[in-house]
Amino acid sequence: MTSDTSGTFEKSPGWLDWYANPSVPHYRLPDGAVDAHCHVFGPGAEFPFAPERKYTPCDASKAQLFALRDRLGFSRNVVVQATCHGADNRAMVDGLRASDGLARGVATVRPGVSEHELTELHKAGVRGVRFNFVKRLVDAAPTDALMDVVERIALFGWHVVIYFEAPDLAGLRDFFLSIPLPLVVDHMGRPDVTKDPHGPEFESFLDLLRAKPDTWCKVTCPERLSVAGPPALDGERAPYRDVVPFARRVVEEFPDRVLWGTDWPHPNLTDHMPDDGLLVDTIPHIAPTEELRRALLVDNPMRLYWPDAR
Ligand code: 0GY
Repeated sequence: MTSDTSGTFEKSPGWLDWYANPSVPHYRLPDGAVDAHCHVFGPGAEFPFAPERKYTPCDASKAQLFALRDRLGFSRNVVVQATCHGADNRAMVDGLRASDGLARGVATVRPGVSEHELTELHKAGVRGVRFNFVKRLVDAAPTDALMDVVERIALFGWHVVIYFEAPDLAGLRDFFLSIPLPLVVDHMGRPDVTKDPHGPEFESFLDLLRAKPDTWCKVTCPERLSVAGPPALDGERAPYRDVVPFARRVVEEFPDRVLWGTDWPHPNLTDHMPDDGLLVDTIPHIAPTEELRRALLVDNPMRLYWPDAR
């Protein structure tokens, strides 16, 4: 991608486009692997970005997402509604409908959403909503409004994906525990990886998973969490080492509640854009046995998103 626009939209200053020619991972994914966290952006000319968005991305179409899926060796995707599309789920739903049943979705909906709209989303393949508490991405929503959404989606057997940063967990914990539906935490609650993975901050995150046994965790986004960054491509392909101990703790304590995804097309990165092939090569470091990798990549996401497939 070299263009400075997404359809009629001017990209945010400094926007980094996704990596155009990812390497083929050295780690061969198991058959049926699910990329359980990725997005589509636009294309802006077809699916306009939301007026209330906090950033304007490059285009990242469903066809480009499916090409990445095939190149990396994934079989399925979970497409998460990105904040640049607000609660207009059309681009994401268009991707689901074009996937031949190989993609599920996580939507953003507003309080008061109708049963009809939820039914249509469900038919398209949506299985959850996302509540975003990251202040640079969204304006805060009151928790009673979010509870309205929880009550409406409960009828559909959906779950709630939560995205927050580690310093905000203490203030949100009681609300999370009060949600009577499964939760899925994005990016391990965004720990500060310069801290001790056995220290109090990450322990309090693990305590949330212990306190609510239907809480799942995406052990994702090393490229976003890492302070060390990727190493030079020196042939070793073991990048983002500072994030590995955090992800590995979660995988080993909660092997049947973890998910992995690329986070393609990696919105809002400012220092580097990851080679998605290299990202896949982090997996054996965070899930060191074949059994753990099969749970992380196949069995867990299938149980959550395609429970009727087998
Ligand atoms: C991610 C992370 C980010 C953005 C979004 O919906 C979004 O805009 O999720 C971020 O900027 O940290 O999961 O893609």
